[in-house]
Amino acid sequence: MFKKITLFLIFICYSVSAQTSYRNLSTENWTFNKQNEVKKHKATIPGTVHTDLFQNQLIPDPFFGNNEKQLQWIENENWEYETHFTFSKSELKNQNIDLEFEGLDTYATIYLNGKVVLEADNMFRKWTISAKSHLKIGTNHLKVVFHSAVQKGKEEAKKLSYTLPEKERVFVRKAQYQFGWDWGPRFVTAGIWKKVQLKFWNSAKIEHVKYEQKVLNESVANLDFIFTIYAEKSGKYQIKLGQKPFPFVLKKGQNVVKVPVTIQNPILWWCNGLGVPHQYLFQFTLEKNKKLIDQNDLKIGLRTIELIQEKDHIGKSFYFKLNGKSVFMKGANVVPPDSFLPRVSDSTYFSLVENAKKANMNMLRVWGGGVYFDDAFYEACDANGILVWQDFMFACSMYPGDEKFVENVKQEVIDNVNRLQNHPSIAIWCGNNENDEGWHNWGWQKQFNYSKSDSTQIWNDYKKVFHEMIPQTLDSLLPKEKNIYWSSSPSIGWGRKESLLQGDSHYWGVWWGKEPFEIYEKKVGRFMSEYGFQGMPNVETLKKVMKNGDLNFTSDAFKNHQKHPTGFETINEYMARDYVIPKDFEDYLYVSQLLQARGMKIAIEAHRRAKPNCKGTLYWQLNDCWPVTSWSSVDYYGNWKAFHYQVKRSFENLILSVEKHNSDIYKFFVINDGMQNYAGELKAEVRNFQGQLLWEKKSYCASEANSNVTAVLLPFVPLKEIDTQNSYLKLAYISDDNHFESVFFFEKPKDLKLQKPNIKIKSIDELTIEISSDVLAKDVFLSSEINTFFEDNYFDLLPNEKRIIKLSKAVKEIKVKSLFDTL
Ligand code: BMA
Repeated sequence: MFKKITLFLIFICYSVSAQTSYRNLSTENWTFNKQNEVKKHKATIPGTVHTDLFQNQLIPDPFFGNNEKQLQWIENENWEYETHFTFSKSELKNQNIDLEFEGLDTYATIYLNGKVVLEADNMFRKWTISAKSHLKIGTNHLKVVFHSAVQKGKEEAKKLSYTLPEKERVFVRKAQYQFGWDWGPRFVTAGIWKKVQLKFWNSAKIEHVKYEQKVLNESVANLDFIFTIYAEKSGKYQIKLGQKPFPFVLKKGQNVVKVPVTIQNPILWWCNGLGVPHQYLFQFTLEKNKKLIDQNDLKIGLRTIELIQEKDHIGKSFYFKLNGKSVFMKGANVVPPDSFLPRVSDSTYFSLVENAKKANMNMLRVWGGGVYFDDAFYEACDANGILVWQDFMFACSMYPGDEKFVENVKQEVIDNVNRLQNHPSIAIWCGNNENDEGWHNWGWQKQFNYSKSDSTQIWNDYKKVFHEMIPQTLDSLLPKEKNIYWSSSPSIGWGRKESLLQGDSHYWGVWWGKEPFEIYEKKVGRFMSEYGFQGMPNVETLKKVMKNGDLNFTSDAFKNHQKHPTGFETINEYMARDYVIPKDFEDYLYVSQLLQARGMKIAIEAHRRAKPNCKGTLYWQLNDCWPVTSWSSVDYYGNWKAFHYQVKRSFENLILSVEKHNSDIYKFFVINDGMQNYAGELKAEVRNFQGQLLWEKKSYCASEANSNVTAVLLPFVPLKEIDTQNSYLKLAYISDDNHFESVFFFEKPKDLKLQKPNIKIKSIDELTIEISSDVLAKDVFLSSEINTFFEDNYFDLLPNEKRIIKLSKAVKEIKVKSLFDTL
């Protein structure tokens, strides 16, 4: 949602075209070859060497079967990319011509007409060269030589007298997950991974714009837009916002210019679930002698964000206030959506964020082992009211701290913070993922046999980057109101009790620690920024990357699509605790998803019940970078697992949750994160799986908007008199036109006496079905041959209940499965 502020923004038509212009070089004819090999092949820019090799049929599909293993040689080679492009006389007339690489992965030597014009060494930076003196009219030759990042990393590692964890990966400023992760394959890519272009500019260019929010209240917003402008020629210039001119004099070189703007009765930007993410569009032009020189469009959202850390009866709070209101953050961690990043289109990012929004999230954490995402991701977050926890790109290790490395990271921080800081979605900047936790808890000192002075050196290097350089750089770039920095996520490792008393927590006692799901009810921290459990993808997803004959537990192909060393054993161990383990492969995939959804429901609801002591829950992980068994709730192809449907339910603004208080007394919680007040009847009833009413209780309940949790004690559920294996507790809250429901089982799924349900599906219209069952149908899973999206899925269908479900595409046939079918 955005609105042009027409008061200022009447677009002006110029008789001359904008003097800054671009020529995309990505669309030229590019070739690539292995260094020292004569044969050249067609290349796609932006791209990677792996995808280019695949497109030329020189290697098989990297994701298919076990192919990953035989493709490891690629990372050790050097690769050359080149193009010849013609350049015209009129192009050369421009005063300035920059050659801009939006992204080079990673160690690249750039030759322009035979001359080295750049040596790049950081995938996260933008590289710009002043190119005019190297260009000529006619044919030009641009060549980029990529040196193996793995070899470079190894050379760097040798320079140290001690070994850093994760070997070569920490020395290269390159997406860390490419070196293999516990959900990702190892594909250490190389290539021109973002756009390459020529920028023509005259007199001056806008380098970047940021803004400070001086005043923001109900009646007025006072903003200062701060332009960094590089001028070739000193003189009189003006910035125009619509018709309004702001004249100033520029000196030759870099200039900083302020443009104050006032907005009356400002409309605030709100996150999903709390309001509308309103945005304002500003269109600025830079002029000299009434001629357009450059322009810049900026979409912003007016909001304040604060991280509140105050001493309290537990320890120290950790929560966010948006526009002065304390917000419970609900969301997930995001990883790069592909192993081969140039394949990630804007629409991939849009649907990623859409999936978050549909599941009622208001925050995503961009995890530090991946990349700073493309603008499209942040634009989608801005437009959908999703706040962003932005890590810097470091994860699960210790990093070097020499001058060259630190300076390289500093430039990376500057590039990315300047690119991203105007997005209203960005809430917090975070130094790294689990480096601090790893250093203090993972035993590296012993494993790598560090001497006292090694340890001091490594920790000092850590402090230099994450406690000094990054926050100092942020101070120089960000206005105060946007400068929230947290040096490492989590602040304290999950093995220590303090981790639940302050800061953010990654709780991995479940999964890594093999503790039961129920422990989530006890291990609730102040802000849960990671916790998770694996679930397998659907068979249709697996079929895309393995032969039918490999769809079994023992095939190498299936095993290769699980990257956690004991992943399958862990799933099986937890499954045996709660479910009857199915023998059939497809049934197993389905039950693994139910298991994941069950565990995560327990976690999320425990976190939400603990409000206000806990004020955030971001599970691990929203998405995947390839088709794999992982912690994701949405698979690589965008299919929702059972978990994502559960997330949607558990993240509703108002939920009803149940906790056993003691023996036969249950606690019934109304959790309201929304902006609406409710008051009405709370009804609890126990029915058997055939639908017969066994017990009921009613009471009155009021739940205030964005309030703390309302808990009601259900005095007595006569458990001794009912067959708990054949009954469920249904909770309903009815307030005016609103109806909220939740179903609770007294026993684990494996102990339920399920009967064969007779499930009926009636077509209401092409895209709507009605589904019902005579007896309880547990975990109903709907699927179809064509890939249709069911608005609801993996739900418990209560006896004689009718559910209406929308489909995204019309289907001929719908397949139905429920837990009974796996027994
Ligand atoms: C988290 C992440 C990742 C990892 C995940 C699952 O802590 O930060 O490093 O993939 O655990 O093990």
